[in-house]
Amino acid sequence: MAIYLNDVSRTFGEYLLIPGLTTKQCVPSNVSLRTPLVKFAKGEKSAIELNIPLVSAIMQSVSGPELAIELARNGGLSFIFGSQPIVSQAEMVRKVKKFKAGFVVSDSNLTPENTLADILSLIQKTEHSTIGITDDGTPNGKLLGMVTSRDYRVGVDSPDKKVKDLMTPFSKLTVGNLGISLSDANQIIWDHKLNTLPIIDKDQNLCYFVFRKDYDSHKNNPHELSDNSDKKLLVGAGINTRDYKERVPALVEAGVDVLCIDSSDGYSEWQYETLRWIKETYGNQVLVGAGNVVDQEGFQYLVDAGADFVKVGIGGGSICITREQKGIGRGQATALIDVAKARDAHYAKTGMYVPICSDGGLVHDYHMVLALAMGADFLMMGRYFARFDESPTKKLRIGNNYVKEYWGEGSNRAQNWQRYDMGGSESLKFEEGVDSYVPYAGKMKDNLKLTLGKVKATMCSCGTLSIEELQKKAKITMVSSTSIVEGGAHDVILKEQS
Ligand code: RVP
Repeated sequence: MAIYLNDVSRTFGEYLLIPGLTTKQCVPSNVSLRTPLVKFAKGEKSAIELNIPLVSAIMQSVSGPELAIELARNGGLSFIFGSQPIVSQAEMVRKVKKFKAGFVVSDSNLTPENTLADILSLIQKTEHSTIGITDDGTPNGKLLGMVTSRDYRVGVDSPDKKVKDLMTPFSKLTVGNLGISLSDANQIIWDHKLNTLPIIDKDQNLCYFVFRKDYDSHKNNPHELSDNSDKKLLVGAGINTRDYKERVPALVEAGVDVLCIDSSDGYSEWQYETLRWIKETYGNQVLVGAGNVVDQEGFQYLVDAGADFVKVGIGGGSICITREQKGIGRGQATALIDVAKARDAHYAKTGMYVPICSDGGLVHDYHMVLALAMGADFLMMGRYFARFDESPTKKLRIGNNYVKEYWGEGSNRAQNWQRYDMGGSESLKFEEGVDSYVPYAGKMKDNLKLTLGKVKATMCSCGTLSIEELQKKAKITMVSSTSIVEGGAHDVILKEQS
């Protein structure tokens, strides 16, 4: 006979937090959101601690290098999507590792032999008006000159006019040498009244541009998640259970800090083998999470295989239709509560704390606090991050609203067959995700400020100053469907919202 679980599958919207005593110490500025990312032994510290408990989903429509840089600069971490060729994923990791605040690798480059027409079409594509002129037209070729909008007149200069006749040549450029600090670069910009300072290496190769306008925005990022020794930002990457023997070495070579096996159902021998191979090949030099699971058995299986963290959640993602298609999954709150019990039991028994990540289905900011209170050490989100400027998808206008595209990794669009394929030779024949829009929400930084402000305020209401304390002290109650109605505005006539 099948095994029946007695508990109902529940989700975050069915719970509320009951305030604890808010002492005078409980103010948002005293709240710490630091949290472990990977396993650690009792009395020790996790090799990576996030400064905010948020990671971005392993998805094409979410975690590209731009978002990874911005999230790490705000204290969280991205997992660069794995549903792409190994070379391009490694390149994205490299891009994050190479990032230096205020030093930008030029994305608009031409050779002296190009024409004004080429300049105009490049500007249309990149929307950047500063163009590096290098011997081979690449971002790191030998710098021969620079073109800005002050160097040509559209309608006056012929479109055939060569770049070499328009550009400011190298001999007339003010440049900085590789290794210069941002504040010294800014001093040169200031002294010479420049808008852009090219930074070159000893062979005159272009390395970066420093822009005048960027300086202020790069000054303060107190929560930045970077390596203590080299100050490079931390970044993760998704892997699969098929090509890991090629993908993992390439990502490690690119400097990735942590990996995560990406699958909608992680309780599988494929994941076991992948974890074993990584740990046998690299020991603890390479950190790797696994998932997703929704119960204690799944958690324990992946921990036994060597997982450094375990991801929880099947079918709760906003774009996910796995439950409808395959009938597998579990309410996200119930799954999380169950797995958290296994994590705590494992810790009590072995002294090894294996962090868990709640993945998918977080809609309101208070859901984040609930998930942390229910035992999550950190949270993975797709929809939340897809809405921001930094996500890799297009911003579109529909009617009077701006939206961004957001599609599931199990959708035809993502064509990420491995993730949703059980490992046999047959490829996927049905979709487990949808292609959608999400409302555009602007800059990540502004949104994080508001979200984390709310998270901290709720933690103060619970009388807690850290995630660990919240997990121990939170009082959580289930709500009836009528009291959910009571929680919104009710029995009033709402004035039209502007
Ligand atoms: P959400 O934040 O609710 O948008 O959920 C994001 C999560 O949804 C991802 O981290 C992943 O676990 C899951 N996902 C991604 N693609 C799909 C799919 O196509 N079914 N699901």
